[in-house]
Amino acid sequence: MWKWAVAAFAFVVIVIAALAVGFGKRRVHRSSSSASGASSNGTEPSVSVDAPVRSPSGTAANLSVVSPPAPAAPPPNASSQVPDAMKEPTVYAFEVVKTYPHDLAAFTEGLVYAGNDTFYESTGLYGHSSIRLAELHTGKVRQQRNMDSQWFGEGLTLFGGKLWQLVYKFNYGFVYDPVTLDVVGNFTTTMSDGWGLTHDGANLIGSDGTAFIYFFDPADFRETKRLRVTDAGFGVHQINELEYINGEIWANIWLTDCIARISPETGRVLGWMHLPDLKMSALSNAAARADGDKVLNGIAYDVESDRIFVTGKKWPLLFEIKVRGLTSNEMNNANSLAAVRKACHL
Ligand SMILES: [Ca+2]
Repeated sequence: MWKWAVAAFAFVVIVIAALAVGFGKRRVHRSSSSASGASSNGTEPSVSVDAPVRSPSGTAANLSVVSPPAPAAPPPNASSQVPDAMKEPTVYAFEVVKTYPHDLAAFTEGLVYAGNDTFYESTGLYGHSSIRLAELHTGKVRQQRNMDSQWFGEGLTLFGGKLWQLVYKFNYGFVYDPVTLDVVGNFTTTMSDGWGLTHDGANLIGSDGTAFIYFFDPADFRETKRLRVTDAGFGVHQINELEYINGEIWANIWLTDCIARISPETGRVLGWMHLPDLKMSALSNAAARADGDKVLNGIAYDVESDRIFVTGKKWPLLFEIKVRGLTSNEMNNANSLAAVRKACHL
């Protein structure tokens, strides 16, 4: 009896020990299969948890599972992260609303809407320079004050109840009474030359034929800001006649059929307008169009009626234009940004 009890106890111990060894073997097998990369049934992940692996680039990476890489999410507000200087300008189209006569002898350097369908105009050329008041509908010059032959009239603006005029090749200008056209003062600037002039309601804004636009305190002509006009980071040179329109500075680019719409905050060109059709319309014969002096120049804005006027040097016509975006049909090669940039000397 005692022998049978001992034998039974020994049998139970052996069975328990055998079970324990088998369980341990299964644990070892799962762990070793993972570490070796072998898969017991072909479906298990071949990379163990937290195992360091090499990415295709050779960079160590910790992966929890192997699965197809998810597409990279775009960074938030990706478009706003493009540096302002590299943002692309908009190309605009235009329609001619109405055509008016313009003094064929006016070598237009500055154009300003004066209210009641009249314009102030500054004209250039030595011996022919003047400041004048002209009628929109007839083109008739109602008042004119000729400048001494040593001066070449340039940019003009009406601000603070006075007319301000730049002159070519000098950092100097004249101030006029807008009623009598009498000279009532003068001023000097920090510009190397005098080309275009406008204002934003607080500052006088000038150009000197470089890629810079200058802001001046009208009280003492202290320079308060200087912007480099750029498109795609490149300087836009030969900035000429100016007009401040709805928070933008519009500028003729000398010797081109182009108007640049410029940010007064950054100097970046926000938009381009390419207007070769106006020269074709204004100058009827090829000889006149081939005259390099008779270029698009002169922008004026009637803020009360939201009218935009443009003309050119010695053009017999002045145009009221309406600006709009390009239609899908117009977005062809001729209107592409690359073509417009090329035409605008970039
Ligand atoms: Ca102007």
